[in-house]
Amino acid sequence: MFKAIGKLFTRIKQGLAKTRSVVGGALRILIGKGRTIDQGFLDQLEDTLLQADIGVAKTTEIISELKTRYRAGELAKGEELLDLLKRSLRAELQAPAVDELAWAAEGPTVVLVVGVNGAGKTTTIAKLAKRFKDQGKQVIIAAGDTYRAAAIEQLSIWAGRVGVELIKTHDGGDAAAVAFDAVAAAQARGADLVLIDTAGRLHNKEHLMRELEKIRRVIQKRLPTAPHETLLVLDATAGQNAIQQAKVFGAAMGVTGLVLTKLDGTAKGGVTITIRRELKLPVRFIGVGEQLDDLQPFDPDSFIEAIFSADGE
Ligand SMILES: Nc1nc2c(ncn2[C@@H]2O[C@H](COP(=O)(O)OP(=O)(O)OP(=O)(O)O)[C@@H](O)[C@H]2O)c(=O)[nH]1
Ligand SMILES: [Mg+2]
Repeated sequence: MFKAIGKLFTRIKQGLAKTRSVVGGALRILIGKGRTIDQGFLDQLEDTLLQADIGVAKTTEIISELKTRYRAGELAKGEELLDLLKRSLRAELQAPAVDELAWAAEGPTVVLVVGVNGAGKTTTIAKLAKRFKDQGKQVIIAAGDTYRAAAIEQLSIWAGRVGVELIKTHDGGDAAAVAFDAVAAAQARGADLVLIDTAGRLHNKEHLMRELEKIRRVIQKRLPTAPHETLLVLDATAGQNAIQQAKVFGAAMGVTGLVLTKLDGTAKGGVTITIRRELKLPVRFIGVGEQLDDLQPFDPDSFIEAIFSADGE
């Protein structure tokens, strides 16, 4: 058990290596010098937090809290400062979802996966399929991106690799019909989970939103309680843009949770905190690489520990 947790923590640390080297590295150097907390120190700390995309609002809040605490004599040691930082950031992130997904009370659980093109939807679906298949669940994937040429082919390859059933149509076919068929197939086979891939781009944004709404409507004809989750996939390297995208999708699509991808590709992993703060939506999973195993349920405690840890710890 502890060994498994240790391994998971090592992976999250590796996945967050870039953010960790900015935050953990800089802080260790700052604190390690045994410096007193003066204006120069606070300026450097502020730079570090902003570089990691923790956001102006949160950074300002942290710096002013530090000043108050320092004046009150509560921050004599570097470790105390580090604790305060961790606690303050951790407070922005809610407790992890117990079951990873909001499972349907009975029948298949339907998860609609949405997000702009290139965010990582299709890869995330493959990773989720693998994760839940490994947990013994029967998973069906729906190739609901019928717009982009090669999208169906890409998903077929993933489905083959993971070893799950794929429901698809021809390029340019009706995405909502594919989603409907996948739900029907899941009901017929007694499957546990349906993951619906969707297009990231259509002729224009209105068109895309209309199509996603249609998918929802059509699957509800088959299963009124679906979708049980609408996961919005956001590319962490997009920083503030990701927040804008989330606002557009969140308003239109009834998003229930977020998947933050490509955290391995950015030093701005602090955007996780900014996103949570601004969107009030739970981060369910994080993507830390391109392989099937590079997806983790988001655990706020390990996330905070990981970004503050230095290399070799
Ligand atoms: N490094 C890294 N790359 C990722 C991650 N998730 C996805 N990618 C890569 O991002 C690229 C786009 O991923 P897709 O899954 O095709 O994105 P999509 O949202 O389905 O894109 P469209 O189908 O065009 O809408 C691929 O090259 C993936 O390998 C991640 O967590 N880390
Ligand atoms: Mg895709």
